[in-house]
Amino acid sequence: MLVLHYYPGNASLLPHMMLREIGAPFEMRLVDRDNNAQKSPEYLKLNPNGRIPVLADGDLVLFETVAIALHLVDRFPEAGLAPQVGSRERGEFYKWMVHLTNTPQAEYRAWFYPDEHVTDEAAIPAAQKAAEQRLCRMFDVISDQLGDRQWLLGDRFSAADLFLFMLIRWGRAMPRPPRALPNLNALAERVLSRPAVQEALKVEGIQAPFF
Ligand SMILES: N[C@@H](CCC(=O)N[C@@H](CS)C(=O)NCC(=O)O)C(=O)O
Repeated sequence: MLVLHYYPGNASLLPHMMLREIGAPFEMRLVDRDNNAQKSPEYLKLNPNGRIPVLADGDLVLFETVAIALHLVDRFPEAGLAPQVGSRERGEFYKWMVHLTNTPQAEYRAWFYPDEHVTDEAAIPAAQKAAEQRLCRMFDVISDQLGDRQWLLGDRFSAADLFLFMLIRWGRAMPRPPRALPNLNALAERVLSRPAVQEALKVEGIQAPFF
C-alpha cells in the first residue's frame, strides 16, 4: 500500500497530483503542521529532516519530493508521467526535475523561511527580498526555455509540468508572481484543467486563486 504523508499545498502536492494521474490506490495521512507534527518523534522516524512529504511504499519509506516523484514514474510506467528510459526526452525530463528541485524549490525555502538564513533578525526582510529577486530571475529563465511550447518537454506532458505548476502556485503572493509571465501562466492553466489536478486540489481543500 502507498501512503502519502502530506499537508495541504505543501511539496506533497506534487506526489499527490501524480498519484491522482496514475489512478492507483493510495492512502493520505495529514501531517499536523499546525501542531508541528513534522518534528514529532514518530514523523522523524520517517523523515529525520522533519519535512513534508514522505511516501511509504510498503516498507520502503522515501523522503525528498523528487525522489518520490521519480520512484512513482518508475513504479507506474504505464501512467506515462515520464518519457522512456534512455531516450533523449528522458534526459530532458531529468534535467527539469533536478533543476526545479535544487534551484527554485530550494530558493523558496529562503523565501518562506528567511529566518533560517540569517543570524540577525533585522536581516530577515533583506534576506527574503534577495530570495524573491533570485526566484524572479529563475522563473524568467524557465519561462524563456518553455517559450510558447505546451509543456516543458514540448508536446509531451510529464511530471515535470506538475512540479512547475506547484512552484508557480507557491509564488502567488510574490510582488511579481510567476503567473505574471505569460508562458508560465499558460502552462499553469493547462495543468489546472487536468481532472487529476482538480481532484487533488479539491481533496486538499485548496481554493482559488490557485496560482
Ligand atoms: N527538499 C525537501 C524540502 C521539503 C520541505 O521543505 N517541505 C516543507 C513544506 S513544503 C516543510 O516540511 N516545512 C516544514 C518545516 O520545515 O518544518 C523535499 O523536497 O522534500
